[in-house]
Amino acid sequence: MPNYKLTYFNMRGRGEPIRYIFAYMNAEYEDIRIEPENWPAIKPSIPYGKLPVLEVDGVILHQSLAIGRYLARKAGLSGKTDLDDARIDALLDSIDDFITAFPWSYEVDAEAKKKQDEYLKTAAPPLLAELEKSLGDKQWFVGDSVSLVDFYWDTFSEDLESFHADFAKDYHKLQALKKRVRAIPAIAAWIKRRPITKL
Ligand SMILES: N[C@@H](CCC(=O)N[C@@H](CS)C(=O)NCC(=O)O)C(=O)O
Repeated sequence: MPNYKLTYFNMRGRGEPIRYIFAYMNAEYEDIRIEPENWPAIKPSIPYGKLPVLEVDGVILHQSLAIGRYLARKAGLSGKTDLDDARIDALLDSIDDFITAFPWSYEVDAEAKKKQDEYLKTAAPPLLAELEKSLGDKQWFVGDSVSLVDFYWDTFSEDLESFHADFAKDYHKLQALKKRVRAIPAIAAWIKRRPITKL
């Protein structure tokens, strides 16, 4: 097993799907969590200046989805065919577009809250409806086994629920998928032992 070092902030965010994969494959890794006050000093030393990064035997990978796909291949969480891989990627990119455009702000002032509520009210329903259509009556988004995009759905929706608890509550199939992901024994055990963070 390579030597893995994950560096991210002390939150779930874009680091959490990667931590889910490590839990799922029962791999040892260093879970380095940077506090915001230390970030400005560290940022210049990080390739491309953003987190997460994953060090694999000294080689630094950036971009959370590239890291996720790399690990998913090792963990058996990618598609069974090239076409399934492309479908997983397309769903990941749709979710990622949504997360990237979300007006993140950790200040809980009224102005920020208004922008976030507005975004969730207008931009979430079309995405959630499409995701529910893609899932259909299947157990998992793509193929007949769990993949990276199922993890991604769970972690990203958990983060958005901390801004608006009910944002996806009416999407019953997506909610059931969330439960299914969290019932995977390795994921349930990770959720129990992971550090508690606001996001
Ligand atoms: N597309 C990149 C986005 C990375 C990103 O924006 N990371 C944020 C945290 S989620 C960050 O490092 N922010 C601090 C900064 O830009 O200085 C990925 O998926 O890894």
